Amino acid sequence: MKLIGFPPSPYTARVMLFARLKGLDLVRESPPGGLHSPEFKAINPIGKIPVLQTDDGQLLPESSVICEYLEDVHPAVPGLPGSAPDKARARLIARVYDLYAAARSTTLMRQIGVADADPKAREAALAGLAAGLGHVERLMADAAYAAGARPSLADCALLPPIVQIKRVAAPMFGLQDPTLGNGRFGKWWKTISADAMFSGFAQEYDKAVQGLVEKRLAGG
Ligand SMILES: N[C@@H](CCC(=O)N[C@@H](CS)C(=O)NCC(=O)O)C(=O)O
Repeated sequence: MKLIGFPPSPYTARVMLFARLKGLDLVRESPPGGLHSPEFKAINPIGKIPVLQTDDGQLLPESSVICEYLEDVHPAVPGLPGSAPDKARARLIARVYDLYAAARSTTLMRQIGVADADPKAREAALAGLAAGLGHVERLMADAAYAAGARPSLADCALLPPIVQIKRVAAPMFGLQDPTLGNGRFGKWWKTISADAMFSGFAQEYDKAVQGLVEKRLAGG
């Protein structure tokens, strides 16, 4: 089993973190031939990373579906909460971030180092991202982790974009850092920072994002 993806991709990071949470040894490889190559198009005609290649050769795209697959195949260490309402909360947090915030963050990432970037697109992305994060925050449990007392898919879905926001959207584009203050994101970030596995992953992922930012600032 291996995951095809790139380290700065928040969706690749979601799956890598989820696997780590479950104690799975998941190997990551870059897309063969590059993201836009015919070789990778043959693997995923949608052209997006990550893709999980299972031991029996199945190719699975879509980060949340990959996580659910890992959960089904490796149930020993659960990556979803136990009760149906909490499971739904974990899945909703990931889904609502994906549907209502992720694309806004991508717009901002694409503006890094672009001298003539569209200011209206930037303002719309900032407003949309703030609204999307608000929708997510209202879904978060009043508990240590995003969907309850134990870490889950919800934390794995939120950590990469929040690290990315703390490195890019907040310092470079003026978005209010959602982890500052005493809201749910603020409390959650304290939990994440005190959790060795999550904070270790956050540091690794932040380095990958930093590398991408430097590349874009250098015109790459
Ligand atoms: N819904 C997908 C989104 C995947 C996605 O957007 N991946 C980005 C990298 S973070 C990508 O492959 N972009 C390449 C492109 O759009 O050309 C998931 O959850 O896996």
